[in-house]
Amino acid sequence: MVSFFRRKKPETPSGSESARRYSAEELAAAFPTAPAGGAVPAPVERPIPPPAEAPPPAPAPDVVEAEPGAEPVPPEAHAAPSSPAAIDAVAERGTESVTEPAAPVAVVAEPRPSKPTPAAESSADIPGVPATAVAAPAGKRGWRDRLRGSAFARSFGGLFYTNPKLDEDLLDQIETALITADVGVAATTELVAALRKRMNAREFIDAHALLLALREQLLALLRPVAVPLRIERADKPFVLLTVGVNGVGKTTTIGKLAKRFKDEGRPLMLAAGDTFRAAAVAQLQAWGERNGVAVIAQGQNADAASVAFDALQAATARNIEVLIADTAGRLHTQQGLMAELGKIKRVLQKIDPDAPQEVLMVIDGTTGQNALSQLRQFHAAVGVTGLVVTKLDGTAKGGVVFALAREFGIPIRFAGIGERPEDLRVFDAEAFVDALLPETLGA
Ligand SMILES: Nc1nc2c(ncn2[C@@H]2O[C@H](COP(=O)(O)OP(=O)(O)OP(=O)(O)O)[C@@H](O)[C@H]2O)c(=O)[nH]1
Ligand SMILES: [Mg+2]
Repeated sequence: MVSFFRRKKPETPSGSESARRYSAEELAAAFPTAPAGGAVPAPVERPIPPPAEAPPPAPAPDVVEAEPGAEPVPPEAHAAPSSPAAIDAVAERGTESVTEPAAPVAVVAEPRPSKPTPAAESSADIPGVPATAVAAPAGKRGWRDRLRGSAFARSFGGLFYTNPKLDEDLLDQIETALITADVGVAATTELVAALRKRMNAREFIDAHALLLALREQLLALLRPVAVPLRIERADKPFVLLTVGVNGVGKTTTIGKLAKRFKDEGRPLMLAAGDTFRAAAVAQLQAWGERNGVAVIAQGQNADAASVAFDALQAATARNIEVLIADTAGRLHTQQGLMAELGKIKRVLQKIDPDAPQEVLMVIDGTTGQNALSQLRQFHAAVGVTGLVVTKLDGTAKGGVVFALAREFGIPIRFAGIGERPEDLRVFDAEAFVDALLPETLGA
């Protein structure tokens, strides 16, 4: 067994840097615990690399030091696999490193022999999840439980409590509630104008009827984007590339998806493409280990496109059905880092011209209207095909989901309504809208 924590980089001048262990601070950074409703983590600025082009650059030789007591690895065992079969053979040997000056170096972290993960298991061993976290109740109740604290639900709850009359004042209150809940000016203006028109045409007998009409309008905005992710079994891996700004929940979402796909019986692999943050690779490996899923990694500061390339080669050779690639969080305003995403995509397409089959952008539901400019920039850089809106259980106002749907029409695949793996729900327009509106609407 070879430990990632002991990777050595012989080319490092001092030699000590490459052999170092992770500090408590780095590990804490790898498994952050965001309390439900916590503030959005401050995006991390990082140096912008010079524009790089495919093919993936070859990192210098990398050596993995064996754990004490382990058999020494013969030099020839470090030769990089030159063919898919060779990569497969390396992967089959277990957690291992391969080295060759002219090729990327991969660490394939194999899952430990099947560790049972019953649903009721304590969350103490789930990376980044507080031991006290419990899954939301199943079905619509879970959505309502988790979203009841949102600004949207609170405003409309208050509005109902006052037993409103059917008049202009009610429309004003609805307008304020929608704006406050981050629905955005454009969508709010459209929604309220449509209600006013129908009210003036005497279509509503009372305020309750008007609010029912609002529910229908909100559903009409979301139904077109409530398109679940479909993974058809094919003769090549379905590559899912996750992107998004810092701290939005990319790695956690990958962990949750890994559990979902594993439970569905899909052969699965993860690629540790966040090579920027000190312990990001360890965070993904912990999720992989917990779910019994292999993780392809090269460690910190490796070229992210090279990791993705390696991973797709390995996944193809091993007849993997789904490959999920993590990427480092990046500010949408940093052009160099955004260009790096395009490079990852191009490098994947050297193996499969259709890859990635899904570019899944993770958006923090507490972000507010800034989510719109984030999506605009990521979409321009890498062509986003699906969204995950996370942290809807926290201080998220809820309304930004409508603004995103109206402006982009990009499918919302999943919603994060908590930190447990079970809390990543397939996006359900009706469950979402009804969780935001008072139960007295009869939904
Ligand atoms: N309450 C809540 N917390 C979540 C949800 N999804 C993720 N988190 C938390 O958000 C924090 C950040 O998650 P990460 O998965 O590390 O975020 P990331 O986007 O990978 O971060 P970087 O790699 O640093 O860019 C962790 O504490 C997660 O537990 C969610 O749906 N609800
Ligand atoms: Mg991450």
